[in-house]
Amino acid sequence: MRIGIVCYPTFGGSGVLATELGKALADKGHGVHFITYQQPVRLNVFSANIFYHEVRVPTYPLFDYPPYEVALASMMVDVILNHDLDLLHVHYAIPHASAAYMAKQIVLKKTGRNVPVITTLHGTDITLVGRDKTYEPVVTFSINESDAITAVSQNLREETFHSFEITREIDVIYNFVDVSRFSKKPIDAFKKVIAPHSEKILVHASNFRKVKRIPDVIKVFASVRSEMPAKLLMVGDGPERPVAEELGREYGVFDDIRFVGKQEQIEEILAISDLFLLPSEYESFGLSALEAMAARVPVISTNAGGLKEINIHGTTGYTAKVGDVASMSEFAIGLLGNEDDLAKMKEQAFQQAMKFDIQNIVPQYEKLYSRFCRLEPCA
Ligand code: GMT
Repeated sequence: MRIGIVCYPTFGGSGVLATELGKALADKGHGVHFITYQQPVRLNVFSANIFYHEVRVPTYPLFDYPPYEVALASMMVDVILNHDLDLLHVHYAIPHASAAYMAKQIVLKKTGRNVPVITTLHGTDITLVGRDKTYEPVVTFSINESDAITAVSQNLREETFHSFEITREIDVIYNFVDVSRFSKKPIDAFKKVIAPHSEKILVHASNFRKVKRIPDVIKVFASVRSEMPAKLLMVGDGPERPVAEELGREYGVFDDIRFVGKQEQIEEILAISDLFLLPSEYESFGLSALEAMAARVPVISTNAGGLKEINIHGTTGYTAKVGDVASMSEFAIGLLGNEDDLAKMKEQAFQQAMKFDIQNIVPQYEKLYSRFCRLEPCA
């Protein structure tokens, strides 16, 4: 098949998932055309089956807000027509689903071809931004006009029905992880740099937005640090970083925290880590937690949204109510202080990640595509 994939090219989970999906489909012989404004961060491989189409938004003195959606829809039309796409798969509803609707109508009018559009809902497009009155009518319309809709967890499916007037079925296709990529041996020299005295290593990875509750990460770490030697790796960057730094100083643990910035090789970091912290206000899924589990790192998270579908309390880590720093700290201290429990939970986390392995999930997308087109690989 020839598949157009539209996503945000940044470190956000939806872009990562879309890119990994595209790479996996290309490996299976499908022609994959990424349509976005920048090379996706995880699109770091060369493949004869992968194509990249950059959306440029020319500026003009009249435009206080350059119309990205119009440029995107026009590029979609161009790629559908010139590369004979079989379908468009857009990730994150805003503005990708409405741009796809527009492109579909243009192609229909021009050629009589009805190009199927699949919309995958990822999280804040539904639970935060999409719900806002500013966007809601367009989001509802374009979701309903999609030929198929998928959500990355049961919780997100329910949230979507709860918040929007959706007139069609939503399939749940869980996010996935390439377990083989995350099954890395720790690099001893790297571990020595981070934890020279074999301190326990905790890690958090995100875009440091409010929804991630970055202060709770620091508070949990400070509790752990008061009980045992430990280090915290903060992967990523974003608006809450100054808050994290300030709180680290306030709690006297700043010297044990390393802000390592946005990292493409997250698997090297996870390989030396003992515990992943994700105290988010909400996660539709929590892809970073799944990647941690694939690297045999148990997770302490909240039980918000889809997190409890991924992180099984008492098995792959622990979950607590949003803001319950005391429980999260207690769980972390208890687990890190018991080598046998830690080893057992690391293995259980890995077994859970296997259920979400790329090999099990990508065929579910192919099956969905086959509802609309013949599934023959083609490049
Ligand atoms: O919140 C983020 O980190 C970014 C956001 C995105 O769309 O890029 O993530 C959402 O999609 C991810 C991939 O499906 C999920 O793993 C995240 O849980 C989800 N974030 C939220 O729901 C807050």
